[in-house]
Amino acid sequence: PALQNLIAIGKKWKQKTNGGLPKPDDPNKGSKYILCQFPYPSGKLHIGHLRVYVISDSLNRFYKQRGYNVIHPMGWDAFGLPAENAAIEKGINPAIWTKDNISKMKQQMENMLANFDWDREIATCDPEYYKFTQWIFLKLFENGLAYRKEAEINWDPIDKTVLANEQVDSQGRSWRSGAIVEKKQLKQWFLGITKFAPKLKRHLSKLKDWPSNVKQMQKNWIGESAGAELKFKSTDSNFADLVVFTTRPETLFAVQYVALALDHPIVQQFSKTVADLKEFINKSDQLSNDTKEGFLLPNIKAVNPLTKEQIPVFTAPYVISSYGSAPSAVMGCPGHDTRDFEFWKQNCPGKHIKTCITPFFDNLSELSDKEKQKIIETVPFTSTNGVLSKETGEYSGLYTEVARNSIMGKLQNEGLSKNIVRYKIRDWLISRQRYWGTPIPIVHCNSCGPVPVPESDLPIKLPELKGVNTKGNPLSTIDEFVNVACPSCGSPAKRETDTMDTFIDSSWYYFRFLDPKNTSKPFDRDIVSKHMPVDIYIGGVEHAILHLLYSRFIAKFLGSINAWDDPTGIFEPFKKLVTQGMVQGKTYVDPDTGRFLKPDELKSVKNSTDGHQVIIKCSGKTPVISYEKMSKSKHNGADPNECISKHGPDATRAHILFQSPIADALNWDESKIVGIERWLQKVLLLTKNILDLEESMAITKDYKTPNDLNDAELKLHNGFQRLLKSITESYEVYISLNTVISDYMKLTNSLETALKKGEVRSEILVQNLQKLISVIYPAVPSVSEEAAEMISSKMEWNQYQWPAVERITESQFTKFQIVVNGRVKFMYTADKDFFKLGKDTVIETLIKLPEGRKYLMNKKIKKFVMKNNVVSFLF
Ligand code: ANZ
Ligand code: ZN
Repeated sequence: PALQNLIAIGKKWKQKTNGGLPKPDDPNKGSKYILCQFPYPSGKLHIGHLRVYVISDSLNRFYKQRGYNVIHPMGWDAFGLPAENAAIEKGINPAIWTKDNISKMKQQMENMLANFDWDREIATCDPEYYKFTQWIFLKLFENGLAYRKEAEINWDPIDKTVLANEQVDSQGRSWRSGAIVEKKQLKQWFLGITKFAPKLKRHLSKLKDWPSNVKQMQKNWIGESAGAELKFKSTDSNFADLVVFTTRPETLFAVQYVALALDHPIVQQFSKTVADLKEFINKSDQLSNDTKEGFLLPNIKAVNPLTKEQIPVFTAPYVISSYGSAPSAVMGCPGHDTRDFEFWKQNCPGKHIKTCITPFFDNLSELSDKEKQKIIETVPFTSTNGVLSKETGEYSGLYTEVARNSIMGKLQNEGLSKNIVRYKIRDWLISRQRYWGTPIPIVHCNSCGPVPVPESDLPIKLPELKGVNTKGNPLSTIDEFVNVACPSCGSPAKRETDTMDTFIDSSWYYFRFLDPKNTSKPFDRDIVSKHMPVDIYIGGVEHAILHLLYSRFIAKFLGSINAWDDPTGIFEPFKKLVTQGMVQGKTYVDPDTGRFLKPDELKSVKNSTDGHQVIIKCSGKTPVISYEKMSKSKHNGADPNECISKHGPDATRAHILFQSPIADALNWDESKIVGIERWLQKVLLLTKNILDLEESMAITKDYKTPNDLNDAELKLHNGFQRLLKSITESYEVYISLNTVISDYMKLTNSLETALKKGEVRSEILVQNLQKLISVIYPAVPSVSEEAAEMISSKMEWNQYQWPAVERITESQFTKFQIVVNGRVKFMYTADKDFFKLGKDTVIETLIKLPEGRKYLMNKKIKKFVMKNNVVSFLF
């Protein structure tokens, strides 16, 4: 038969997908909130998007088939720089540019048969949405969690805006533009995420269904450490005490210096009189925290609070400045800390290195002091697995932890130590000097200071951008926007012209999806409390810190002001997190020049082993092939829209799922899609052939698997049940969708084999065919619909109902041994209850068999026994 056209089938069933799926038939099943990270409307669905949406749509359809009321929304993270840049470059209104892109992308989502709840659609640039982003800001402000402060900040010279710390990578580059950020002193708006740091850290352990690598990254970013603030008195009474933070007070015996951050007030004081110091600070500002430069402060010593020893004081860029809370200082312990060790080697070369902790159970204790010193000069002993050494007097021989507590207790009594927990995370800088974002609802008044805009005046709408302005903050040039009356005293005042970081827009969108049309509140408390948290959240691992951390913060904040309720009390927004790996493109490199090759520089040729091989057109050489992150410069991008139009939506979807486990990178190789296409064709053909078997065959809606299955039927039935169980668990428990596709193929093959052998009754073939067609629906909906249409034309059944996994059926039949005078003569297969028929019937049945006639006929039975599947005759 002619191949079915998978593209046409996809188009045919697209309509149905957009119209939504049949309502679940079980109102008691409850709801499932399945969410994928919403995209920035760039206008083009890329392959990474496609992967997320295929995963989330398959889960969406699966849970619908299971009878759940599934919430599966889609919207647009629509504020951001590309729209603004398009406006600057082409003079297009960013709102129109964005709308245009949204409709294009929606089209592409429909082409891939993604079934979203379009009645919940939102766009964060819509005033009806950002009105409530502003409302959330006002609530934060009211609660002292939004404030303006002058601080040293990260400035992105390409995007011409400041950035939050989370948006600068470990190499000091902007997450968006890739530019090396500069440090600047500016007055900016911050959100008090650090107030939530203890909870953000503690609740990570409750997120049982999150990947552990994501939790670890958040944990590191939050950076909780329990330690002590120790007071080092200064020998110069003109200066305040030096307060250091340490997690290792027991190392005090080996402390050799104190180092202050460059912005420490004492350093600032010194820099007024010490000329070299000023120079050092200016120079060091450009250096990273990894450098181990130092500057010795003259005429000042610090007094060790425990040993009372006087030690030198340095300032050094490796001491991370505190962004304004307590001034930063460390006690330097070269013998037990790697950073301090490197600092000491560089700034005091050749000088003795002290130690006060001896490792357990090693031969160090048998070494002479000289030998020990030799070892310590090459590598510091940083572990806490040890005891205090003999130079530490009363502490000598104590375990580090014991010594630590005892030292802290002693110093605490003297007012020189305080237990504290510190966090590395800093408050979230949210001001952006850009146009296309949510305006911050604040008015600056000369007499009242920053005044919040009254709730009733929301939204503060973005004014139209007049003309092209590339310099400075666009909003500050629009006088009608800037000049307003102070909401508090009425005198002339100026509106805040910074807009908010777009990560605020996306930190609460999952709430809005649950109540998207609410005009009086961001969302209704009861509705949201009923459906939150999101059951399954799917997205890229690149947001492990940024978006996920911000969302957890805002969800907890909204919980703290009673905007929603969570009976578990943790107010976490995402119950299960699925992070999908990157999609990588096949990359060809010229072995001679190392240049990335374009597709038109390559050609495919037949090779000796009957396969195909790619060579470089001009040289005939074989290129070096690897898989790498898709990018323009590597010519390795794949266009998902093209794939869908060439192979149809179902083949594309199944191909994406089949290629690799969700969390792994996916190496995009379109040539492998033929295997999937073959399988889909087989499904359709098999459906046709089974239905052709017996025109009159009709099985009723509540057809039950019969009890009297023969061996072939049993094999088919049991094989199906095993695979159905595996598929159900793969969706429900493991979210392992590549194995789902291979299980589909196994189901299809076993049905095909059963059909060919001809030993299975046709109603049993049909029954299993129905199961196959139902369970492939989540991944390949249009082929499933097409096959279902064929089946439904002959009989009534519910294709959207997920088949229940039946128990593996045992055989009704047993093999019996027929033994004559002690020897096995033949085997007989009969109903398990054969013996229950009684002695006479059993003998009569056996004698009638061909073998019975041969071995049993016309003999005088001396003894007869039937027991344990053995029938024994003695003649
Ligand atoms: C003395 C000491 C001795 C330290 C020793 C460690 C080992 P974690 O655990 O990562 O939180 N420190 C404190 N404030 C700092 C700052 N502003 N910039 C750079 N380093 C700073 O790190 C805590 C340790 O980091 C503290 O404990 C301090 O060094 C250093 F054998 O104090 B420690
Ligand atoms: Zn005022």
